[in-house]
Amino acid sequence: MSDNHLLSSNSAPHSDVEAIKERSDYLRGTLEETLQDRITGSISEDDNRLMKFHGSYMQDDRDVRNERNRQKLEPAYQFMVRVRAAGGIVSPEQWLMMDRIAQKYANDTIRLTTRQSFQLHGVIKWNMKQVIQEVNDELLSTLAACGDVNRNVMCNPNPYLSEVHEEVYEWAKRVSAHLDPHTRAYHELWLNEEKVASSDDGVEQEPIYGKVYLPRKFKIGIAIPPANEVDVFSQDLGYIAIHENGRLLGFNVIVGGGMGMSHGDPKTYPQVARTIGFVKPEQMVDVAEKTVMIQRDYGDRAVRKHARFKYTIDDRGLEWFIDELQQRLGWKLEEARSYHFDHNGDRYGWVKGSNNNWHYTLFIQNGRVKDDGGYQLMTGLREIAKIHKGDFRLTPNQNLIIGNVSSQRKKKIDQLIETYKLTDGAIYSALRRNSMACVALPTCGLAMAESERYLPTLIDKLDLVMDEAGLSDDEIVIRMTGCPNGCARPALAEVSFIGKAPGKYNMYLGGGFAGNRLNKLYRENIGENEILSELRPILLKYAKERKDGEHFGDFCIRAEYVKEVHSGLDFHD
Ligand code: SRM
Ligand code: SF4
Repeated sequence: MSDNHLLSSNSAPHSDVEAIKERSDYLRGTLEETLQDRITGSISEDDNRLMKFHGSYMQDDRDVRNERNRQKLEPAYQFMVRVRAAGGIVSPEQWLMMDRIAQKYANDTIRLTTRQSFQLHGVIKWNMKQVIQEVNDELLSTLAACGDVNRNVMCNPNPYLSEVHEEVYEWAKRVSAHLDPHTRAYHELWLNEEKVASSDDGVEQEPIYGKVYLPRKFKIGIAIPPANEVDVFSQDLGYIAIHENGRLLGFNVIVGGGMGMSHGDPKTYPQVARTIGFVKPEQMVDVAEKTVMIQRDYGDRAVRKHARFKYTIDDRGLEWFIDELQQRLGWKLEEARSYHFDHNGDRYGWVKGSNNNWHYTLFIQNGRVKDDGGYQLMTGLREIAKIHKGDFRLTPNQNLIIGNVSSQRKKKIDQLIETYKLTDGAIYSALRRNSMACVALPTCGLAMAESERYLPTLIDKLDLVMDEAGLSDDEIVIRMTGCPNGCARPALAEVSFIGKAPGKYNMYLGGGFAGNRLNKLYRENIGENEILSELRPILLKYAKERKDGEHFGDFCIRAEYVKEVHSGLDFHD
């Protein structure tokens, strides 16, 4: 299909980002010159758009923004660098590399993200090339960690089902590699590869994406029931592994999920992905390729807020999509198989996998790995990485699995966990262990309220209420984001808070415990005192009146605090 066809598939004038992509010569733009410009620590808006495809965002430290402005200084520009690894699995050497560059070039912390990637914050422009080279030297990449392409492919880190997991993980890597951009711009710009002849000569092509890439970001996740840590219903394209007696049979395919919305704009909403059928393992890459191409051709290139795949599906209908997909595939999907999810949170501590190796899941508050006074988390993990022979698995809930530990080495790892008191995390309350907050302030330019820096304090206070209600051991999925973009997938939590303004949040109730149902707005624009006074009676009533095994989200619906949401189209009703 020609690039012209792609451009003409939406009749409305395309957004300015489309023009930036089109004239960028496959993501080159003027990035090379910009990075060499020593006059400013910033880059132009056009180059910043392209920089995202290379895995980085320009940010400024918002804590000092006003003061610098007062002093007539330019904002404290810095870059966030996102490093992806399909399924979030890295080697101890790769962990040590991240640790080293976090200390040398970033803000001395490593951020584990909600999509099983790493983020570094606070890298300055002059160090960007060095950072990206060091990441690539250890065989990780920042390419396509952000931008209008397929992002990090998530994969259930389930250590209980090692053989099925291994197989599914191989498919995650395969689909991820298949959807990588082909442009050599990344290699030229960061890795000193010689410039290839101009793409206009037809030497370089993007067979899947075309010249203007996708209308918007695209996300794929693979879950292995009964665990739904990847929040598969939030993905643009989700695969649910169907397995029997330790054997992978294939995947149910679900499409059109997404979390982002804008306050006050009911045309934007979070949505859950819907099932379209079942495919064999060897068919899943083809399905991903064709789905991405359909979104490339039919996604909205005029209005970026409306450009996610969920809107393409909702506007045109699921039947239209299935027809289009099957036509492009040249074969039909089978009927979806049955499965059951029972949670979307992580399970902590040691478990023995079916391969006889051990896996230790460590709670990392909001994914931030750092040394903090007596809690030497970053140092402890560094020491573990030095002796560890297995892998590290970033979980979709911002936690970390020290994976594939042999019985002989388990004792040594245990000693280090003990020495550095890393299990301080594990004694946290059940509520905290089921919590997640996005980065928000001070680095996120879109944050309207605190999130990562505030949720821990709110949980301290909510834990008192949980104790009072006798719920301290009860698992309730709680999430917070600093704005409605939904980076911690708040719309799928049993209770969530979405930032509206400094210190003010919208509160949502009624999400499914297994990440299978959206929640609904309960109170708008409330501060901490109201949050506590609103939640207290609900938690007390839940403790008293819940049915056997009833989860908090389900109770909130039965007790009529909120209506059940079946589809994102009802989210604002
Ligand atoms: Fe996100 C934008 C952080 C997962 C939906 N997200 C951002 C930016 C880059 C802000 C910006 O555009 O300037 C944030 C950088 C903050 C910082 O300082 O680091 C940011 N998103 C994150 C991370 C780091 C949150 C975290 O606490 O872990 C996650 C990185 C994932 C990764 O490794 O790839 C992250 N973002 C998500 C998720 C969850 C997911 O993918 O499972 C979502 C909701 C799912 C979805 O996409 O529907 C998400 N982020 C967004 C959106 C809204 C997109 C939309 O549909 O409208 C934006 C804003 C945008 O794209 O314009 C955004
Ligand atoms: Fe930033 Fe909003 Fe994402 Fe939080 S949800 S990281 S505030 S864009």
